[in-house]
Amino acid sequence: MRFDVITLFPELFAPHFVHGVTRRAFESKQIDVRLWALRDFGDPPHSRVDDRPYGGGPGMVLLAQPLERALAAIRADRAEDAPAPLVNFSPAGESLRQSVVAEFASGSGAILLCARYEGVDQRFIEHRVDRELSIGDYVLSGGELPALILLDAVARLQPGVLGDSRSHEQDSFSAGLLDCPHYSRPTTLDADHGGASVPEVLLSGNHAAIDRWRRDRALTLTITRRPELIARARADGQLTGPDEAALLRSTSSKL
Ligand code: 4HQ
Repeated sequence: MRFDVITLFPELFAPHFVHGVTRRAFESKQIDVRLWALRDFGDPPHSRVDDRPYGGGPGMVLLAQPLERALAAIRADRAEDAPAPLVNFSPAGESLRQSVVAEFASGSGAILLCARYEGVDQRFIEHRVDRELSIGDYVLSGGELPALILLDAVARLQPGVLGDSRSHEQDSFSAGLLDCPHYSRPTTLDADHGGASVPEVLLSGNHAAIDRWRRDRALTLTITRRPELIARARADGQLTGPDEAALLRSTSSKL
């Protein structure tokens, strides 16, 4: 799949493509990321890409015309049969959830617009943008970090990126739940950690019991911290009889 990124700061991206488990997806071009410097499409004589908002007020707005030229160059270069969706990142967008990530991971790519300043001339959004996505309810200085977040979340779902192909099926969010706790050696930590040991079941070798324990811990953590996720998992038919029994135990024992 191919992602074209429109940005004033293309240099922010490269480090994210050469480290960690996602590196394989980017270096193999399984995910082919092409960076387009918006400055290259600015208005002469100084390559302007922004100007003051009509009506006054603080800050600057990204101009529609440089964006139009960048988009036309990308669309020509992609030579697409089905045009890739143009995505803008904004707090006004649809929340980026794992289901949205999964949609992109199984698609053929997108054009990602990373705005700066106060944002983009609304006419460009209305005429050209197909989808607006938000990574959360806070205000960032630009859309580059949201674009990188989407690319990272999509990259780790690509075949061969996680060592074990079951890894992402076991992700909390593939079932719509928060993850269970994890433990590794030693079995008992020193006094600074309260001499805490590892839950016995994880040392038992009983894989059915271990799976059930993990599922129960994921369910109790989720009902405690994010009850709305339990409601959604239930509505999606993701909860079994034993799951519902675990939830009843956890709500009646006020964990
Ligand atoms: N932005 N989720 C880009 C965000 C944001 C978010 C504010 C978008 C600044 C220029 N984007 N503009 N939250 O805070 O996606």
